Amino acid sequence: MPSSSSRPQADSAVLLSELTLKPAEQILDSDHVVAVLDFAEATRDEGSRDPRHVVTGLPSLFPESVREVWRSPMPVSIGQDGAVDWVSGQFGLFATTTAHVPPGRDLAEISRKAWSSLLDTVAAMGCPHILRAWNHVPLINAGNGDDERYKRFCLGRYAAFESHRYAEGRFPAATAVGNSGDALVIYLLARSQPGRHFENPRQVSAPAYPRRYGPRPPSFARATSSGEGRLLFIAGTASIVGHRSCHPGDLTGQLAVTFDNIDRLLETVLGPEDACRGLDVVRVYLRDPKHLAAARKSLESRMPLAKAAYLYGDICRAELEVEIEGVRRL
Ligand code: 3EB
Repeated sequence: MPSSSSRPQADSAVLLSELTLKPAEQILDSDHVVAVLDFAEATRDEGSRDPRHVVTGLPSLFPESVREVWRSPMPVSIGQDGAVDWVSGQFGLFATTTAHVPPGRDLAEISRKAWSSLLDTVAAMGCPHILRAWNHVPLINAGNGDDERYKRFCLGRYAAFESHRYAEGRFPAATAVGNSGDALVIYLLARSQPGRHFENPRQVSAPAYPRRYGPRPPSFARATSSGEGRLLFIAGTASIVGHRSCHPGDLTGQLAVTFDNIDRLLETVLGPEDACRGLDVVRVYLRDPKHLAAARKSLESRMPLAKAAYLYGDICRAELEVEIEGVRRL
């Protein structure tokens, strides 16, 4: 049976993601580049800001100096809308904003504002359907109970979605992980046409998480495919079954559950035969760099074809050590 990946990729709406070691300036030389995501400490160098260039605040553990590139088969145009930088093309819209988080300031208001600005921009640009979002939250586990910064972040994001009339069925596949520094960094891909969102039968959908996880639940879907179904985005996936964390503090156990979750999600979306190839491009977030070797070994055995970047960042639940996400070309 011919693999679906052998289909011609001439569709001008298709976006390709890859990992590279090339310097950002060199990559940005091409007007087909949609985004360069740097895995390095965030800087607040506003000077020569290129909307396509995002410094995530997540250091790479392996490969050293790796970055992610998104390319379009067609040239893109760039611009700014207040605090939001955007990149527009036939692929849709890439939008990003970075908000300084001063010490002691409530993250709910900062994230509500940041998400509101992003939702205003995607609406103004005619691409209100969000396919995929990444949230990098400084000191994500600081604070106790409902005051934990991740829970405050969720509250603000929820309020922005609510005021912009995004109901649960429109939440995109997303990631929320801790970064270093003092900047909330958000970037997303959006389109004029809706994508398809999926849930994982092994997991309670995040918007339905019980109250114990915070005053407002996280607003995301487990996976989203682009309208034509050419790309499937798997959201940040961790060792959670139902709504409970499994194997707290135990990396090996968490890796096994995380891969089981991804496998089940791929099977649900693609069917068992197409699912077994796994993901094409992967990010592995690790709370502790000492887990790098074990995480690499596990990925190489469970998804040998995946190209992976291992990043140093805190997971949104304090008991979790690892989170994995990725893109699957269809
Ligand atoms: C989970 O499954 C783990 O708040 O946007 C994963 C992906 C997680 C996205 C988010 C949170 C988010 O609940 C955490």
